[in-house]
Amino acid sequence: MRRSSRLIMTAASICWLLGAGGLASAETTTVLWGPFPMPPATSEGPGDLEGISGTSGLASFVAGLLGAEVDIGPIPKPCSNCYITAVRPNMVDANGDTLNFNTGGMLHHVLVANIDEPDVFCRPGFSGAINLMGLFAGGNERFFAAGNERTHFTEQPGYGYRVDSGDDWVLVYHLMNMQPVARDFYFEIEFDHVSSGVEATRPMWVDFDQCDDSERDSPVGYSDVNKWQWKSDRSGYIRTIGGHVHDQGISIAWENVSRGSNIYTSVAGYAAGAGSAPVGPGSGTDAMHPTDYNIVGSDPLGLGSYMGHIADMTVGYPNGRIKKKNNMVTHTQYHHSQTPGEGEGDMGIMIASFDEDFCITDFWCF
Ligand SMILES: [Cu+2]
Repeated sequence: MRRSSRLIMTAASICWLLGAGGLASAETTTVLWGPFPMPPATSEGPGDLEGISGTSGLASFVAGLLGAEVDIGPIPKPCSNCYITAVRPNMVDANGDTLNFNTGGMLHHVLVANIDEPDVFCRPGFSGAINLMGLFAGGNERFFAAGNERTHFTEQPGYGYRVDSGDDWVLVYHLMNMQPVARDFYFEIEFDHVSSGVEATRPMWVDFDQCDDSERDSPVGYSDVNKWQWKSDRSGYIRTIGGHVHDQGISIAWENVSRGSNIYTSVAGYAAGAGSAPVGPGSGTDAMHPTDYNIVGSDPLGLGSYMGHIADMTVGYPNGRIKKKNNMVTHTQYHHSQTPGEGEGDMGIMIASFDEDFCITDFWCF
């Protein structure tokens, strides 16, 4: 059965308390994005697809030049003129069955960007695919991503990501098929959203390989060498933040050096005895460098389906302060038995919801 991108259901509403504001009800909408035609695995290795989808006009031309365009039409949004308050990603086959290591499918990563708004860090320009797309599309605001661990990102109550009716979304992804047959893969993503009653946050994409392909190799043994530094050009609070690392990753943290504070440390989770867990501890020197990764006891998809690979990253609600001109730095801990294979670089990414101060001039917010 061949299916195409669409909204597949609108589930019952859920409710939560919004501070003193009373009850606001969130609707849940599940979208299906695809099909992504996966080549079969061969003796050379898994069937691999690195693609860009959802572009149109000049951005589509650029994606074509990059040789990465997979045309699945426009990317359906879960809602319009609304605020997204939670995202729960998954990957399925044409029958709707979950794809994971136990069924020969890996969601290396998928990044979702709104090409009608510029990104905080990577302005549209000539460096890197995402910047180039932005140059021709008008924007490249990276607002959500998932790795195979499929972390559920739930905003702190009272905040949400604004979706305007005219927003166009694009997907940048890398998928793997470990079965020796060609198959169609799909993203199946559940969104909670509200039409009003929350404050809009600005997404921040924190990345140790910022504005490039997000991949860098960490050395064998313990490492925290791939740092990314940023001098803030704005003031506000980090309301919600989560992380993404690959197998043998321990944690990723974002430190506000100027204020001597840690915004948040997202810690990786593995099943007990997982074969792809870090082979040694973190440095344990401070809150940004925990000694231990987490042993997780359960997972919505069933822990066994990860077959020993990374299964979780923590998400936090730090309300961490960043002021203009503060120096920020990332800390990404890996403890590797070997360097990752060709084209399988490590990642160190955090996605944050930033509640920006309203500043008429620097005088008010500095
Ligand atoms: Cu990744």
